[in-house]
Amino acid sequence: MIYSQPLTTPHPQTSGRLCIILQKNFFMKTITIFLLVIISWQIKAQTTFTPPYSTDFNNYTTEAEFLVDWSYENNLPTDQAGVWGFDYTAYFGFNSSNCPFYFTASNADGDDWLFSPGFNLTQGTSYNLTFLLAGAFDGYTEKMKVFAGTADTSSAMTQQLYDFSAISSAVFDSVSLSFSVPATGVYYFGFQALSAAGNFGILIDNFSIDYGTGISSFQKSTTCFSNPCNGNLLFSSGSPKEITLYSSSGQMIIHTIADDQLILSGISDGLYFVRIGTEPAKPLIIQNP
Ligand SMILES: [Ca+2]
Ligand SMILES: [Ca+2]
Repeated sequence: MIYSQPLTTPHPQTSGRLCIILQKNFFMKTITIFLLVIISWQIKAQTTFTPPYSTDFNNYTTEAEFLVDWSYENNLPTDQAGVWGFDYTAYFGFNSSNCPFYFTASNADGDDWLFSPGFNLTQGTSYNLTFLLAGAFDGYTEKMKVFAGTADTSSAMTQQLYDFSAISSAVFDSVSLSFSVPATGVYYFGFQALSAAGNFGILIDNFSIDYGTGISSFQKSTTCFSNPCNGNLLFSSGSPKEITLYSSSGQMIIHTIADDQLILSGISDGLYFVRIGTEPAKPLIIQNP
């Protein structure tokens, strides 16, 4: 995804709604923020779904339609900027389609939430939350955490699924987070934008909840996902860790230090074992697309 607009006048190519937010006229800005707060706080998802569920967001042709199922908790009163929104102009999304996005403020750090609809999930079942993730512009360092919780409010988002500490590519990555829930019930997924002031934005598309493959065994101290892995081994380390990849016969193939991602392009399909830090080696299936 290439953006050609100069950054000195940030984000001029964004949707009409965002342009309204950027109006220099203070009165208009205040009214817009007020309306956004009303929308954010009063429209909550009503329908619950049962996996498998997927959406490419393209069926939502207005933000109001999107907000029937999804919701925001945009913390405008504290920082007066930085908001989740919905692009219904097929500009930001995967292959030029509709998608939710975060618009990072130029002068305030983010702490704003996007919530999924509710899903009926069963204790003891393995699920995968998958979605496409990109920065809105190459070269920025967006931050976002993903949570599960029993309500679509920030205070209910208690189960962290992943911490994206550096979203820096405008090319969509495929993310798959394996998880289970502590008790049977309705769960929502929260995307907490935490980008520092001066960044650009975050894009999310092709969201789905499905039953887990049962293969992943990385949910413990190091959260590792995309297993089967299709090119990038992603894991949540919190700090650089020593990564060793072994063939199924025990031959060392890769030995390196990585922060939260290891590029596995060029590795043939098959069963491997990966050791992250000092943890025991775990099975990893590589399945190139
Ligand atoms: Ca904000
Ligand atoms: Ca889309």
